[in-house]
Amino acid sequence: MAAMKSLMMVVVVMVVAVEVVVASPSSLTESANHRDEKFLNLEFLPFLSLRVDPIPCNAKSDNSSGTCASSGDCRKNGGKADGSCFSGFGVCCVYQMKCGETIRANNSYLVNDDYPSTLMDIDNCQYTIQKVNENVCQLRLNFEKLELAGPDNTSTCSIDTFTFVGTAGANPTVICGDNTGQHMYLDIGSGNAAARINIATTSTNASRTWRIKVTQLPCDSASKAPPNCLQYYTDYSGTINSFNYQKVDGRHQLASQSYTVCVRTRQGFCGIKYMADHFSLTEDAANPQAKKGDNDCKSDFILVPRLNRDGTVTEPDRYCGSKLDDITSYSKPFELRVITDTEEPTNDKNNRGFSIRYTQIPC
Ligand SMILES: [Ca+2]
Repeated sequence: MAAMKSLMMVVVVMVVAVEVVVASPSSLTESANHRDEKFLNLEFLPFLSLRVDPIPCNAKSDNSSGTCASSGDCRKNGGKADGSCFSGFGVCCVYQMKCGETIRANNSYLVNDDYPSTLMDIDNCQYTIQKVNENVCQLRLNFEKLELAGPDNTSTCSIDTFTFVGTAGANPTVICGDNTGQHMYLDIGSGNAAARINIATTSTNASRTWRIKVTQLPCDSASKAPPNCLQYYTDYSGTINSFNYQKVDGRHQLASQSYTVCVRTRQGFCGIKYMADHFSLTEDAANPQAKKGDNDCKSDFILVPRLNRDGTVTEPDRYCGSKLDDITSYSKPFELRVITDTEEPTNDKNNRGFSIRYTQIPC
């Protein structure tokens, strides 16, 4: 008993001493850091249980987003330890889940089976997303890679589909094609119900890859998007691309879309200007024509609420055709709605969708 007691004392003294070393200035050398990590490996001290704060961390091997966890919790929840955190008492745990798996940790990645190799199979891949706690209201999906088969010749996603099944309100638009670099914000409401992401592939003639980062946002988070903003841009300026927008010619526009893109109004800014690098929603992309107004834009269009600086309205809010003249609006919040119908008539040729730059205008 006395021997056990003195061993415990030694351990406590070791841990206290180590914490002092680790808390010293960040000028520690690489090799010293390395030595501490080894020295602090809690696997040698199984009778010590520490609560590790689940703070975000970056994986040592490739800078992926991880969550700090004890090595036991990391393993238990299906993660992979990649570097250390929490002064060496925790591991940077990266959660990379495959088809059929359940996400139970923040900052998880969803990948196709065999990632980074491509998927050629007919498959119905479903991920379940369990909230890390009840205070999560929204998910942010970052499509670090999302390459699926593109739409058919009516712009419909009839081969591959990406679908989100939430627990709050209507599910968002279904997408397909190349959406690498895009993102989505999804409200998941209160309560404990799980959300689902479904990626269905119905042909063996296409190759797909995906790696999607899923961030869980607390209900009171300042990073949350306003309700019903499927996409949310927070910079002073940026580029908004329609889903499956591609730089090369072809029919890349997706049918059956209905969603809102929001831009966070920065302090001291009153207006927004939109400038299209490419715009073709209706008509022939090779013969650019700008169209606007409710009568001309009935099938596929964008809608930008318009207000002049003095509060008057002199321009319509719907835009379609195959060319977009610059738009300036002082209507807040800054929003751009995207609407496409279920078909593509023959006079709509090679509609690629849009790539629109925005910049906020000072008051
Ligand atoms: Ca259409």
